[in-house]
Amino acid sequence: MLNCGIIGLPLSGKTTIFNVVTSAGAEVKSYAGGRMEPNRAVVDVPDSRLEELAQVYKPKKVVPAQIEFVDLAGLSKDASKGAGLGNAFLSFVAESDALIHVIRCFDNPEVPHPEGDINPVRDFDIVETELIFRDLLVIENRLDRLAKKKVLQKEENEEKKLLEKCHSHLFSERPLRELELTAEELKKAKGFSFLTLKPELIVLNLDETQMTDERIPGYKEMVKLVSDRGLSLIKMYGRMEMEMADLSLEDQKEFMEELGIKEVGRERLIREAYKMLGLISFFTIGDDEVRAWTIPQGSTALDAAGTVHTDMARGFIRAQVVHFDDFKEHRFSMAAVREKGLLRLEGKDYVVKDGDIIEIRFNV
Ligand SMILES: Nc1nc2c(ncn2[C@@H]2O[C@H](COP(=O)(O)OP(=O)(O)OP(=O)(O)O)[C@@H](O)[C@H]2O)c(=O)[nH]1
Ligand SMILES: [Mg+2]
Repeated sequence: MLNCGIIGLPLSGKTTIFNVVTSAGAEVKSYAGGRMEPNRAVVDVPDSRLEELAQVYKPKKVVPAQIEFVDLAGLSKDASKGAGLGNAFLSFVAESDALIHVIRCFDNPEVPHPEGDINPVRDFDIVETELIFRDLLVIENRLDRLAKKKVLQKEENEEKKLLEKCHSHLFSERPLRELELTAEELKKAKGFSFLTLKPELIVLNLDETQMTDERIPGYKEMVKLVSDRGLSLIKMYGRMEMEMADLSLEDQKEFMEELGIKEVGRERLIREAYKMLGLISFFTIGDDEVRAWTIPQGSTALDAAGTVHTDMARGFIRAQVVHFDDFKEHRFSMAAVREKGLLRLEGKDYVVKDGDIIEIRFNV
């Protein structure tokens, strides 16, 4: 299962956001704990389409898609040089498939900010710089090792060229995800688990006094910075949302609407994380079970079959497909979508779309 690692400076509210997202109830502290072992939790991906299908079929079981969230220790300034939990911590980041970067906007005198004051733009830069340094170090170590060799194989020569290209890009203080790479180069680069190659999402952690943008320090600058880098930004009210976790979703929404907050951050964050991981869902339906299955974007009908059961891939004949939107538009009537030609038979190379409802025909 793919996972999202939650990163950020110490005391930015990472564990708080983790608890909001996972309802895991991990301990939050008012001092930088320096705890190394990350908290982990698997989370259901909210999907109103699945709920609608469940209402139609009233199955015994409803199974949502899931992803994992990992709450990491605070990243200190100079971590790449060994400060704080240092490199050991950064290796936990390397194991994440995507990053959620929590930036502290809330002020709280009881929780001292490690840099002395609230400055989201500066904090963003500190963390991004650490990630860039870490990648530079990885590259320099590898290049050193290659330099010690008398003769380089063709593969190693290509690797060297790629690493030098990455190095000069990082050296200009840009993350690797902005570097244009061929599919082959990208595959090689991923082998190094570069941190700045991972997709990243920014969460501004706000408090109740920051309901309007003017009240968020450096908000405009932050929005510009994030959009320049092609990243998404989500505003969350970490502590408040965590304290609300005991309320029903309905009550939460009502409460937040009263405060002028349009969307519960939790749901949006999980959905964005799922998208950021490059994942889509297809559905299987029936009286026993209505289920959302997870596959990477670009997967084929054969991949989808294999996700449900290896036998289905082995004995694959055809996939019967209708998109959720078409199905819904025809009031969830199979007869109606069949008549309109919206229920199709697809071969094994068909590229599955997010929201396809699929029945695999197979023979083993
Ligand atoms: N006022 C306010 N306090 C918050 C908010 N979010 C978190 N805090 C407080 O900040 C402190 C640290 O929160 P954590 O979630 O443990 O922060 P962290 O980033 O996980 O900290 P480390 O793991 O130690 O780096 C706790 O006392 C929280 O209650 C917020 O939105 N508003
Ligand atoms: Mg924490």
